[in-house]
Amino acid sequence: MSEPVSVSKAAALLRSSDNILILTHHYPDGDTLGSGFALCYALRALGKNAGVNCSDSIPDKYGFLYSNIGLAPDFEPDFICAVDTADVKLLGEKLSIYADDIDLCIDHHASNTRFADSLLLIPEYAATAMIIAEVIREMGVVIDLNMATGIYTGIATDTGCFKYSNTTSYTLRMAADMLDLGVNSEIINRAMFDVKSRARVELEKLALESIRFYLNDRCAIMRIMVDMIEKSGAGEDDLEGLAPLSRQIEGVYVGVTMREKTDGSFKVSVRTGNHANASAICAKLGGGGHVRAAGCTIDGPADRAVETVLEAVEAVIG
Ligand SMILES: [Mn+2]
Repeated sequence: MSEPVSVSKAAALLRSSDNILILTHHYPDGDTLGSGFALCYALRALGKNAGVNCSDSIPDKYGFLYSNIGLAPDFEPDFICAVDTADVKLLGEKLSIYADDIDLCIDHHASNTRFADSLLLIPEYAATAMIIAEVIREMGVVIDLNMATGIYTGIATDTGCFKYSNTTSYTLRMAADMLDLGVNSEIINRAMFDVKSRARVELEKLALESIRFYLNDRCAIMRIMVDMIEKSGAGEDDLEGLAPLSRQIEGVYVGVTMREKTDGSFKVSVRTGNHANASAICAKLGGGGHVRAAGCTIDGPADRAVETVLEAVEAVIG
């Protein structure tokens, strides 16, 4: 069980260590990476050894987040901080060696399983990056353009470019602060939300073709199978952000994306409008997340996985 800590306590913990390893969740997104690298830049500004590590390789489109810092930390950590990671399992395979050694977790998922010694959790915030900004300021570091770029990217990606219901006036004010520091939101937003590789478009064609409707058309399930990924030529970079497609359909309360993994299990992403609680659905399947966006992993084969998902969806939406 974690000890809950405040922003100032978390800042003090980080300040009192010299060799800090920051861990992101696997299948990294803009919030975990933006948070991790922003914090890393801030710790380096304090003269500390700091590095970011992730179980998966980081998609090229996030390269701008660490272009002035490099990857692969080469020091022995004396403090380990996980960011935007709701469950220790989400560290992924490579980082599972640190599972019992997480000193601090900074997160905004209400479903956080309290695996770290100390937990700074602010579920009201749209992005972990917002908490990171407060921690950086509390450490006495002036946010520079590198840090601001990570913070902006985390906020923009976790709010769907400021479209989701988690966007508050404070979210917008903090993003505005980052623009005042010189962040180029046009370039970041285009890279995060507009640009698609040809392989990604090919995969979307196959994914849309796979959509089936259930529960009086209130639930849509999209399948991303291994053979579809191979056929489209999509790489890991191309697989992120497919989940919202199933929620765009009029009348669908619950959009489910089931991605087959090479071991035959499925990574399930649930997206909901204002009629259903995605986190409640995924909690029934051993996962968790946010009210409008949540996830879990379930066993195959595909048809049984669909049945399992539908039972959970039906139990929540009736
Ligand atoms: Mn997040």
